[in-house]
Amino acid sequence: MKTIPIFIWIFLFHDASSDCGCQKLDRNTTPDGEKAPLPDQVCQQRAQGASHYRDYYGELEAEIADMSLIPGGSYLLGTDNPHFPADREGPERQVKLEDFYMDKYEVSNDAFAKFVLDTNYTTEAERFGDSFLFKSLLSPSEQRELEDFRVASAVWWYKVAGVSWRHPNGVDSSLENLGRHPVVHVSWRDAVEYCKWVGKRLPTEVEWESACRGGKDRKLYPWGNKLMPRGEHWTNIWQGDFPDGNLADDGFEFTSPVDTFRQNVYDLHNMVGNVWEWTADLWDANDVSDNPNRVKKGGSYLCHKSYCYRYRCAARSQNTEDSSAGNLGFRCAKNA
Ligand SMILES: [Ca+2]
Ligand SMILES: [Ca+2]
Repeated sequence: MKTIPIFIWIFLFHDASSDCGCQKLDRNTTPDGEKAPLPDQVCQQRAQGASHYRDYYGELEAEIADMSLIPGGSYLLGTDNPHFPADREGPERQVKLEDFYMDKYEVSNDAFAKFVLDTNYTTEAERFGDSFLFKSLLSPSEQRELEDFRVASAVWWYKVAGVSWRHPNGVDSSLENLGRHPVVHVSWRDAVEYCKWVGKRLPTEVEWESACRGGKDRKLYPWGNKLMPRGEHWTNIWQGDFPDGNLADDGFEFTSPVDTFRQNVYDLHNMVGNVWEWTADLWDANDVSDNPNRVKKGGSYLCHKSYCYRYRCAARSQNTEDSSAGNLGFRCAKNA
């Protein structure tokens, strides 16, 4: 009777070795161009068909300590039931991906501050001298003063001088108690520079969406189709009437800390909701202008079903590379 478990053990670990090169912990590419091996724990979990990766990253090197391995393979992305057809959410399509690493969290103010301290980097919003702020962060008199600086198609956004990642909620605001909140008022170019500094890169849209889906096909959210499983909030979005009655039933009127709302088996947090996330992709692949639109994913704490039902994995939107706002951040990815 004891031969069965032994047989299974041999099968699993033989499979792990041949697929992953588990005996080698050096992740550098080998001289002959062979793909770098994956760490032991991850290989073994993959070989055993485990869907939870979160307990197997403790001993990995610091550079991927807060990242999850997204297993390569064939994934269905997009949808044939688009909520916003003009956003080109469809059609559903099959893509093939290599393994890659994805940040578990949106980039935080603390992390971005280290980058700025090290490089003396100045964000585009700081150079422009302004960024876009949501109306409820302005007093009624400030709203009257700035009414000519609203976005015509979305009058709840005001262009406000002095707002930047350092002053995210108004010119007099600070980062106090916001260290673990996502950095905002960062442009696509700012995001690219941060990811480079940390030895990573922005995820492509295909990578972002496959990571969002957590290995599930045709589901709306990273965890499934039900917005509130067991009646609990799984994402930081808007409850109540938009744009004047935010009930904040999920606990957050504005951003939430980056490690709230774990959303799928890849241990990714706040993929949908909290802040929109820049991806590497052009909105229009043929755009050769100086300031093209880039794809952003995931929706934000300002999204409500009645207005911006974009806190779905297939949803997408766009901003020009130099854009910044109080609900737009990013996370980084890395080749495996
Ligand atoms: Ca909320
Ligand atoms: Ca997000």
